[in-house]
This record gives sequence, structure tokens and C-alpha cells, in this order.
Amino acid sequence: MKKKVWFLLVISLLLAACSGGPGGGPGETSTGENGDGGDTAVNNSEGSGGAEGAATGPQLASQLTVYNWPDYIDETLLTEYEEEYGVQITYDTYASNEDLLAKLQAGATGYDVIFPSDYMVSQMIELGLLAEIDTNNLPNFANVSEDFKNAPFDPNNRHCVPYQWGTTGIAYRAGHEFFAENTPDSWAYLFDPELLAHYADGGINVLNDQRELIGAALFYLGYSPNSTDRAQLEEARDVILAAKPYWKTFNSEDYDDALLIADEVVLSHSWSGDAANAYWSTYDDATEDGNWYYAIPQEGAVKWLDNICITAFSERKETALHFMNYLLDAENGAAITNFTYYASPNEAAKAYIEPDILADAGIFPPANVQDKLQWLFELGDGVFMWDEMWTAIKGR
Ligand code: SPD
Repeated sequence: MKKKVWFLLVISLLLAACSGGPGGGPGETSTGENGDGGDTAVNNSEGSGGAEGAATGPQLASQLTVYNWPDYIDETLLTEYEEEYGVQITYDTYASNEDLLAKLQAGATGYDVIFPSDYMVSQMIELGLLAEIDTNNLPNFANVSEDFKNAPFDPNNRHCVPYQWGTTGIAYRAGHEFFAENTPDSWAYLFDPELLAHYADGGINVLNDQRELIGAALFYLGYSPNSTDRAQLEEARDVILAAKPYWKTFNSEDYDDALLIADEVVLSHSWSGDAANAYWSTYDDATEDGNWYYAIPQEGAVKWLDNICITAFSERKETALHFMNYLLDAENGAAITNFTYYASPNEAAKAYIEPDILADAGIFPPANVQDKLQWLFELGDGVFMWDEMWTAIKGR
């Protein structure tokens, strides 16, 4: 199993000589940095990732700004794209869907390609933040599994295409004495103070993500993770506040690194790929085992799909579409999963995904686990109540 190298959270690849980054500060507008007036600025020959203009090749801009979750791409794909197509990529990262939305709403119009999750795609469509696409102009869209096309949050993929999917559960240090006897297969292991007292001194992390953390508390209480019932949300808030003194960190950006540091954390609310990375990064050929395991709680858990989308204000939509098609290439899709340890919705990529990853039930869960999973939906006006609960949780 290939070991991963962890990079800085925010990277900028081959910044244009005078570029100030993604041009995304509040109030800034994208005018095509460095005199790059957007698409049609550069003539490129069409390559394997070509999306349009079969006869003449696509007209690509000289730059593209990409805004993604941390540790969510094999960066060699970015440099290969830059070298092959002469497009310089500025790459930046965000920690949550809500951070992404806040950044765009604050006027960060410099981003071309973004990767929101399911429920956030619906929200962004309603807010007019996403460009429409025509998947007929994406030859590699044919690589995507039918199971992930035409999702309810984006009928007919009119705005986005699937990127990576996964689940949210509990990662735990297998060698810890308490977990030798007890499998944390319930959200109680994150929220019940009596249980927490057994291992809190080893360090517990929760995702710094309001839909995920309040959603987990709602599962624990037997409610829907999409609830907008005030009484249920207040109950979830109180469960979280009672458990909070036992938690060491609220971290969804680089907790995956913390899992690999001795004595840092023994249990973490975790996305499937980060737990799988911890397992495979500590895998010992002699024992044929890793130090971290992953459990999907019996009360149920979230299943999510992150998507590749183009912002409505992008001035390089043709280039963004070309990059989208490049990411949907079968071998490129496999390179992403082989790096991130998240599941790929790219059916054609499976031929190139490492067999250990394909066979890992924590990454590609079997049907009996899938039955326990639920999608998150957009909350409508209920989002204001969730924001209120989150402020109370983070503030106290
Ligand atoms: N390190 C990249 C993690 C991406 C996780 N996206 C999950 C969103 C679930 N709501």
C-alpha cells in the first residue's frame, strides 16, 4: 500500500508571476487575473482530457482557480494538467461546506471550480451560485456510475458531477485497552459522559462541521439528521454541550494528521477516507493490521457525495469544464481515490484503484451497512435554527 505524504493545507501551485491568489477577498471581483480575460485567452491542443472543440481544440484560459477540501486530490494531477494544457492552477482549501458558502457569499468571486457536498449543492443552486453545465460536453461523464448520476439535489446533473463519496463514523485506536474490549459502534461513544470518561484522557476529536456534529447527536437521540424541529435540535445541542468537556479538539481540517501522532487522539468523529488513511498508513505487513479501525454507529450515519461544480461567476467556464472532464478520466479518478482513500463514483476508475482499497469495507461499505446510511438534505429556513445551535455549541 502506497504511503501518503501530507502536504500543507493551503497550497498554491505555480502562481502566476503577479497573481495575488484566487482573487477572492471580500468585495474583490474576478476580472481575469494578470490580464487573463478568461476563456479563449490561450490556444491549446486537445488532449485526453479534452471536453470541447474536437476539431480545433478547446480554448483554454491561462489560469484556473480551484477551491477544494484539504487533502482531497493527488497533487500530481494538478501539475500534470498544468504541464499538458498550459493552464496554471491556483489551489486553495476550505474546511466545511458552510465555510465555502460563507466565502462565496462574502464576495470571493475568483474561484472557478468548487467541490460542495450534496445538500450544499441544492442550497447553492437556489442561491444562483453555480453555473449550468451540459454533460454532453463532458465525454468522461460516461465513466460515472449510474448510481451517482441524476441525484435529487441536482436533477440531470445540470450543475455538477460526482467527485468522491463516503460515510461519517467513528475512528478509534485499535490498540487502546478500552477498545480491546469495547467496539465504539454507537454514537454513545462520542456523547455519553460515562463512556467518555474511560478514554477522554487519550484525546477525542470531533468534526468541526455543524451538519455532521449536530447530525450525529440527532442520530444518537433517534431523530433524523435533517431535523428542523426546535425541541429536537435543543436536545441535540444539550447532548453536545454535556459531552464537550471530554473532547480535546473540534477539527475537520487536519485531524487525519493527528490520528498518526502518538498520544494525540484515541477516538475521532471521522470521515471514512481519513479513517482508512490512518489504517493503511499504520499497516504492518507482519501483523497484517493497522492501528486505526472505523465503525459505523448502529443508530445510523451520514452518507455523502462531494461534487465538482463551476461557480456562476467564473470567467473561465470552458476551462473549468475541461478540468472537470480531466478529473472524470478513469485513471485520474483512480489516482484521486488511491490518494484520498475515499470511494469513487467513477465506475471506470475501479479498474485502476488499488485492490486493497476496493476491498476495504470501510471505504466501499457493503449493502448491510449502506442500509443504515442517510443523506443530508438542504434545511430551508431551518438552517437559521441550526446556525443558532452551532453558535451556542461553539461559544460555550
Ligand atoms: N479531506 C477531505 C474531506 C472531504 C469530506 N467531505 C465530506 C462532506 C460531508 N458532509
